[in-house]
Amino acid sequence: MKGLPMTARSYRFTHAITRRPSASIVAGLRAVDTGSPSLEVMLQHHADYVATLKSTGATVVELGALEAFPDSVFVEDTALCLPEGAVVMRPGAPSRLGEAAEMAPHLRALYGQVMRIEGADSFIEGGDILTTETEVLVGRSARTNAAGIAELARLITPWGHKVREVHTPPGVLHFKTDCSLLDEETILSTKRLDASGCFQGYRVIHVAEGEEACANTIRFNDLVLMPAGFPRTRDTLAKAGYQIREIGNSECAKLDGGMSCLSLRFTPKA
Ligand code: CIR
Repeated sequence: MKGLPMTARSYRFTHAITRRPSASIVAGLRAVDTGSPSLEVMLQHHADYVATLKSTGATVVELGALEAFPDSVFVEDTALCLPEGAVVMRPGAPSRLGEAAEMAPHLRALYGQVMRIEGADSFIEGGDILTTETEVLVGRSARTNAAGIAELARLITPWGHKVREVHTPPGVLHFKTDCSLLDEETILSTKRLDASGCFQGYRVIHVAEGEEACANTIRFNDLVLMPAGFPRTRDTLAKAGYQIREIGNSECAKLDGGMSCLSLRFTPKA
């Protein structure tokens, strides 16, 4: 976005938090049952994911498995981490509400300011939030409602952030299921999400037809982590100059999870 300050704070980070998948992952939420995820395979993919984050020089805080919360490997949904502070979410999936409280002390250990979404009618999950260099886009979805978005806006507007409410396409779990930030001005998106007009002003790269399941990638420092098995989109991104790392995602995909869900990425302020 021309003329705006470019600090790369939306994708350059010193820290990430991940959580080890638990054996209860077989009971994780899913829109369509395509078979039970294998814990063994997921652990291998997860180890590769963590090692790739670390390879960029970042510190990765690796939390232990939480058996009581089958979806707790998907830590992204529990918080929004910004340069000024963190906001603990209020997940719209009842089985995931308690995961946010589990994350709060780990954020407090790293950040000066940790706020909380607390309205009884407010629901919001991190997967619906795309932070770019200039704004925070929040998709209304089955997990994130207007009250949750309004509460988030009240908390982070004083930190200088602009919140823009957008829409997650019907039948899509989270806003970021269908898009990712690649750099200051570029978004990777499915055509169906881009068609809503929400990325006007950004450069948009579309995932290849039939490869919609790889729209959820992450730009983390110099790397773009993307799920393995989407060669046409991978080649497009490589040609555009991005350094790609492909990570196995077969097991998380059975639970509607992708690259962003598996970490919180941030640079904490003392
Ligand atoms: C859920 O339905 O909540 C999990 N099975 C998947 C969460 C994926 N999280 C994300 O996209 N941020």
